[in-house]
Amino acid sequence: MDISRELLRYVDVGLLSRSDFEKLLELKNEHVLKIITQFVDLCSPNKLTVISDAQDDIEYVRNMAIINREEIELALAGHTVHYDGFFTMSNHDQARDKNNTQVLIPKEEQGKYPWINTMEREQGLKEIFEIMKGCMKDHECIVRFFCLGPKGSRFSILALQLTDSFYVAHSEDLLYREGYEEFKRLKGSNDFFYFIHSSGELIGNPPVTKNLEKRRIYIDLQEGRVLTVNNQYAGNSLGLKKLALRLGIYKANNEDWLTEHYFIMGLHPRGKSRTTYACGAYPSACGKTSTAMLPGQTIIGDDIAYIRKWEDGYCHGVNIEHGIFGIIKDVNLQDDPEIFKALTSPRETIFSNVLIKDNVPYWLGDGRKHPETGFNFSGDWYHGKEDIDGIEIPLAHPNARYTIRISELPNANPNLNASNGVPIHLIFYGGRDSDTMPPIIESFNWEHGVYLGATIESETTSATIGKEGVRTMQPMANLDFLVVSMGRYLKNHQVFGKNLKYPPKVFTTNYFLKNEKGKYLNGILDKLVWVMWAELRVHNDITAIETPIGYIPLYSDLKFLFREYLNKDYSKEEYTQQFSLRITKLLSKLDRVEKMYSREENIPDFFWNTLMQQRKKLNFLKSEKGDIISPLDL
Ligand code: SPV
Ligand code: MN
Repeated sequence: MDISRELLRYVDVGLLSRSDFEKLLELKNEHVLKIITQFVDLCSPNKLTVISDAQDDIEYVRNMAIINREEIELALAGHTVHYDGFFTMSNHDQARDKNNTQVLIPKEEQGKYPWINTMEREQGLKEIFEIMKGCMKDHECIVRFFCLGPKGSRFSILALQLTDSFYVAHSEDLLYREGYEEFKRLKGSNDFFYFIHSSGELIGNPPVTKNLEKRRIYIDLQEGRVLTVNNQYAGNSLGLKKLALRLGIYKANNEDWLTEHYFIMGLHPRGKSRTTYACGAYPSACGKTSTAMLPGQTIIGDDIAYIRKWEDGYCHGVNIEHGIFGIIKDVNLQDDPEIFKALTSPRETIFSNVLIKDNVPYWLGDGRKHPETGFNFSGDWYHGKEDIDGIEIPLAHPNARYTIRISELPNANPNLNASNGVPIHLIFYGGRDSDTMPPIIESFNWEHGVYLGATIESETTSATIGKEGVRTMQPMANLDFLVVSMGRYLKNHQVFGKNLKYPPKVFTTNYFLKNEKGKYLNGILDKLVWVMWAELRVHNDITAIETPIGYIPLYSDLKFLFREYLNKDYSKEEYTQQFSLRITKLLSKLDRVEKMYSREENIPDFFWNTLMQQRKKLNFLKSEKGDIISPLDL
């Protein structure tokens, strides 16, 4: 065995301990060994440490993150803070870097995917290998094994991670199920994804990536791997998160299932003994985690799901993660009580890019009195501090985050780790849309639901680097992660639902609708009402009003639900404002949809038919009833 001899060489030179060498051999997997030797030789770490599922190993990762100052301990037990690289408000590593994220594809496929950043594979590999040469110099390289999905489940995919960041390895421990023992069950096959990450050269204390201009995140579909370097922000660095999502989308779309940017939650309507399971896809910072953590409901996952057709006629879904990497901005006791309580009690939690004062974390919109000084992602901070461009530095980054385990939350759903997943009864799609779509719409049928998901629009947020507030099309909130053509993706959705005896009912929500004066028309917790309305619709407990764009709620049902769940008086005036059809806006949206989708050939017919029909019906309604149509007139 040549490769184990190579590894033995690492033992001889003191790079790898004998016991870690044994751990690798026990896997009986040549592919794993080959990957390790290839990248150790390329990246040149000064130590190689193998982490099994044993508690001692996992604790080592946690402790090293603190010893290396990648994480700093806070006042409450188990709490730490991590900082990602920061130079100025526009040059930082506090969000996903879309420009330097490239999908590597063969030459002949170049130019076929108008919305995907692609690069010729050979060229991309050459470039990134060059950047990665020696990138782990003086760093320890950690080898970790994870299972994307419940252990021993038909849904799950195994993942190998090499990283020189203990923060990354520690975060993955909170976010993913351990998989060292699962790898043994692979029996030597190469049926797993792998991820190579390096923070690259570090500066400062706490240490952050120095060479952000050489940040690269390259997705190699052919090999089922992602190579990522010179970054720390989890959306760029953590292999198992958005990097694995892309590989999952590729695999699912070449097979017969779905990998989606979905939360999964259990809905528990008052006075009824049933649990209804919902998925939901929202672009980042559009209320996705808050929905999954709504009071009185239970959470399975808040970000990524694998969905398969199941024997009972439903599709079933699993959360491929078991933790939350959530946006902390605006989490406060009033608007997000469940999350706020979780973040202010002792448990293993990593905060990132927040303000620390006397070892207590603060963030934007936390509902507390803020200190005037402290330590944040810019170093020592004081109110009014500016970066070298003269831009004021807020006390915490708007994309500051927290990382916690779901199983430790009081509202964790008991089926969190069910190997058969849970039946999915409904799907929500939503975006940050200030002027067009009503708060909730129910689709007419599965195909219409796919259309609604594909036409979500959302204003950009701080979760990606670049300008905020720009309206963009966000099909299934998955456009940032798409690695196949849109035509193929939509077709797969259509066929997937058609093959189900009970396809999920699809809804779109919009939590961000404003009036003409720019004021939000809804309270933050109103989403509970939309969600519970959808739950009743799934069971045909109530009726709805048909409109050209889908079904909308009756006033009487909402009035009841607002009283029942929020103890609020919901007026007819509020209802009319929120659910009036803004016909000109809806027609403009159709024009934007048409313009975007015309850029790609092979968008399935059902999509265009739905769009044309909707336009016709909206024009007809406009000629009959005018531009703004009250739901009471429908
Ligand atoms: C998102 O932005 O959708 C997230 C966080 O869930 S990130 O890991 O940055 O993608
Ligand atoms: Mn996400």
